[in-house]
Amino acid sequence: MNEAAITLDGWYVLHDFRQMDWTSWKQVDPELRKEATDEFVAFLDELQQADDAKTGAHAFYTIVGQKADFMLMTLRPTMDELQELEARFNKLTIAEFTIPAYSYVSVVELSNYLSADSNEDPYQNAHVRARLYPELQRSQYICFYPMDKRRDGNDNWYMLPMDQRKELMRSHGLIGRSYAGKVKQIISGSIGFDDFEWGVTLFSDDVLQFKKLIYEMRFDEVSARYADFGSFFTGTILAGEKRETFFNL
Ligand code: 76R
Repeated sequence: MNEAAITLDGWYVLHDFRQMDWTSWKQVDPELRKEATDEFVAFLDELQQADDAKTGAHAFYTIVGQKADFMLMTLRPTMDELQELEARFNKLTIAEFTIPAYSYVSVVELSNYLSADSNEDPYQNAHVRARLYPELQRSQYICFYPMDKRRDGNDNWYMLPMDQRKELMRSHGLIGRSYAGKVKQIISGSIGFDDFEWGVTLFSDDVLQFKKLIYEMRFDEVSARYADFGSFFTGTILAGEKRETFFNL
């Protein structure tokens, strides 16, 4: 019997990580550098309009460490809109001075492991909608990583009966809930879209809470036995005038 979890799917998500080619950027005439920065900030302002209208969302963060210099995360109702935004970014002058570092394509996902049976249409439920089409708080810190559920010998998540997965997810959810108010998480599904099965995006004003939450989950069976992880990216917010000063020399 097919016991696939039933998912609710929300906005499509693109995480776009770039490195700055600082050497070339430094060689650019200061006036042109300012124009290119202004053009990019205008693009970010336009993205903000979609956040304000709740027709999409975006997040713009520097990445600490050598994996990337910044990450632009965009969420939209269709994959086509994400593709258009990506293409528009690539045509901005500043993009000529960026080097692609990593990207991740997914769709915000809620599964039915812990949902109560109900006849109501979940897509009309306000709580469900707030999670499928999330408003992104301007938290100080972000953490992103892709992950899989393991399919290895006796540790095969996809061979477990639904009841057992539900039980395991209950314990996972309890740990997660103990971080309510401290960490906001967006789980986005990427089976068929990208190299791992999910993207995990965490937001917090206290960067240490990422480590505490992820560490605690490592001891929980769902993660200890069944999770495999990709690269981790951690960053700090670029908001207000930091969107410009980050590019100043
Ligand atoms: O949707 C819900 O809130 C119900 C409970 C829940 C589900 C179904 C939940 C709660 N998660 C669910 C699904 Mn989660 N989550 C992760 C990671 O680093 C690790 O070890 C794992 C990465 C974190 C940090 C995290 C946080 N979760 C999932 C799934 C899909 C599983 C599937 O379908 O097989 C993955 C891959 C995943 C991974 N989870 C929570 C959190 C937090 C903080 C919560 C509590 C949310 C809340 O109640 O507000």
